[in-house]
Amino acid sequence: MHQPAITGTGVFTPSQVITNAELVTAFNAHADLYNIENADEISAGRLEAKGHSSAEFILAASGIEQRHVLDKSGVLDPAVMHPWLRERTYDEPSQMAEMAVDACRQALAMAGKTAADVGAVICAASNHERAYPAIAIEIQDLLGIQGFAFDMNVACSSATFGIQAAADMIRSGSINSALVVSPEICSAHLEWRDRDCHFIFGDVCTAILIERADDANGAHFLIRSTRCATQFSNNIRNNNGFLRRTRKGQMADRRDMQFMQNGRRVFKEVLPLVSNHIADHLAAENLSPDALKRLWLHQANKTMNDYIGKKTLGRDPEPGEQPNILQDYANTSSAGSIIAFSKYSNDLQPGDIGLICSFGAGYSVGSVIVERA
Ligand code: CO8
Repeated sequence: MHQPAITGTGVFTPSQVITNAELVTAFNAHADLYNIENADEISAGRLEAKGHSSAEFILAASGIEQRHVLDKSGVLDPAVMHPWLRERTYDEPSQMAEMAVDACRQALAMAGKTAADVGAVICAASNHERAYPAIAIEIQDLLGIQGFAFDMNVACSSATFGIQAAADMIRSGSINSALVVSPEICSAHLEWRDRDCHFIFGDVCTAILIERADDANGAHFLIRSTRCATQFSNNIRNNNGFLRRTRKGQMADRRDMQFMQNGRRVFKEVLPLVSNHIADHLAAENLSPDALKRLWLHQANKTMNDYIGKKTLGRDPEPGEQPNILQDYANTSSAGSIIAFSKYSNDLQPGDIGLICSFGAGYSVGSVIVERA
């Protein structure tokens, strides 16, 4: 059995930023327009008027201050309320592949490796912009990587599930190394016209290079152990897909074709699921919570992370022990915990242990225990 290690990480961050204030101004203008256009239906009681959003609510409920997006012009246009993403020709990289290539190159550079050193590409993300050919194979082609590539989707837990898949293949010897890349174009499937969720997501792409520890050129993290779990729930759901045209009325502009969630229930149900999952994972590895120098948690909600950090450690986390990036990026689905890991892991010392944990739709939870080599 070979020891897998994380030897490089990369984060592609879109240059465009939407602050809460900008978002709320656009949403409120949209709500006013909607209420005027539907005044008769609303006064007859057949439609509910849209209420205003508020930057104070967003910060208090989520901890989010801004988000990076691929296109803010469409999102902030009250008559559009979704990003405009240019259609690509077949000769151009697709949107996700373009983001992925940037993040992968950063991960390779950090590890001091080239495409020739990589045996597989796993594109692990919440939503893929097409059914086939796999985005991962396009990324593999653009980078000039041999071997194989495939797409996978476990929503917010895609990256940690991808790390487990890659680590297991490296342990068994079927590959020597893999890039696990998570291009998240959340802005394209978020419902920006719904104030309950319009503030939640942003766009980003993360990449992780996993190799045999023996092949590492520089500082790296040993992957000591991984654990994945799922439990079916409809509380986070998106009904869009290629069966849409086969069902009457589904080609209409329907709410269920974008991200939907019952946020309160998710909050209540996912917290014990994640806390127990982490406790069980640590126990199975004979690690006490005191052994953890750092927690890199999924970045959905600050209160959620405060709760999980406290439950895991049995005390309030010290500053820096459980770094959040959601104030700057919002929820970036599977990429969130990897951004936190990428930005806040370099200072750990040899022998220090940390835990990456993601959770979300499915429900799904994935945890990775790493040790600085
Ligand atoms: N401005 C002002 N008021 C608002 C707003 C707003 N924007 N939104 C809601 N309100 C109102 C509500 O109407 C409600 O009013 P009332 O009490 O009169 O009914 C009140 O404020 C309170 O609303 P909530 O109960 O909804 O507020 P919460 O305190 O529960 O906060 C959150 C809402 C932030 C959504 C919170 O519930 C939460 O974070 N839940 C967990 C969410 C989560 O972790 N989800 C995981 C999703 S990520 C995932 O799995 C990946 C999916 C794939 C990616 C998809 C990409 C698009």
